[in-house]
Amino acid sequence: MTGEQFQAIRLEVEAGVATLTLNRPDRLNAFDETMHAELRHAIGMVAKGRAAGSVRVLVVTGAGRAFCAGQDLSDRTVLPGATAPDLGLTIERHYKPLVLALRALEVPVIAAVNGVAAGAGANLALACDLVFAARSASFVQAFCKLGLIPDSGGTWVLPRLVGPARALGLALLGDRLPAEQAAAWGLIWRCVDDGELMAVVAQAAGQLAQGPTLGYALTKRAMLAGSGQDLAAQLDLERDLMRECGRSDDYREGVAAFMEKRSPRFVGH
Ligand code: T3D
Repeated sequence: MTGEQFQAIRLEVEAGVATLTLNRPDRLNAFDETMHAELRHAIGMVAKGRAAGSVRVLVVTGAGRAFCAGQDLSDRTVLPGATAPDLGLTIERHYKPLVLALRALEVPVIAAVNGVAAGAGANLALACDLVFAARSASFVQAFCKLGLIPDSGGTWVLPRLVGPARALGLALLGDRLPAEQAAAWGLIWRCVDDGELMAVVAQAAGQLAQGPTLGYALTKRAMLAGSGQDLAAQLDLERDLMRECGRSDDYREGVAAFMEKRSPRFVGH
């Protein structure tokens, strides 16, 4: 998996942790067609790695001073009189599959937000399961500056994470939200000092890579399903997923380790 050659991203795997780096630093890691295609391929590789047992967590980060500045706008100029581009196509072809693929990955996905995350770049981070951000990083729902609406799930995730008042404030004003404020509002998991970001993320990723991967995958699935169904249906889902967990080697090991007063050795299934 690590031998794969990419142009706009990098993908490395070590000790069960796949690290996907958005790698167009001169454009603040904005998405272009190549990056979209490579991301799709890389996430597919991570899913295969999970099935083979070689990947148990994914970390997404950015090269250089930014996390991601959203869609690359350099080819989006619309000349007077020209036909308007169908932006719905980019959503359908790229952003929707990207967000759904990240959400569906059966491993925990960590965003290590090393710098500014704007537009679809901000919402890419928020599509990850755990968001750690450097203190100097910020989140910008930049869409309103272009006359657009938040995409990549922004209109879904923002009100759920921070409530409608703050979600609308972020979307309509497009101000930079500093990482510290984002953590205080519950938009992200943690804000850490810049120099510590990757070490803190590595620690969390290492912990998750040694954890009960199947249990994590089913936890993700249950949490996501919860926003679309009533309590009784959610309790039924918990019953079914709990049944699946109960048959896992990791459950057996977790209970044995507890009873023997030792650390568990989870195998991920
Ligand atoms: O189009 C569709 O298909 C629909 C889908 C849309 C999804 C979206 O993501 S829409 C939102 C697109 N993104 C933005 O609107 C953000 C644009 N960028 C910014 O607002 C700012 O650059 C930042 C807030 C991200 C960072 O500001 P700052 O001051 O730190 O950096 P800067 O000086 O603005 O940018 C540095 C360079 O990166 C600069 O190039 P230069 O002058 O050094 O040659 C700038 O043009 C370039 N850059 C930044 N963002 C983009 C970009 N180039 C192309 N596309 C970008 N999105």
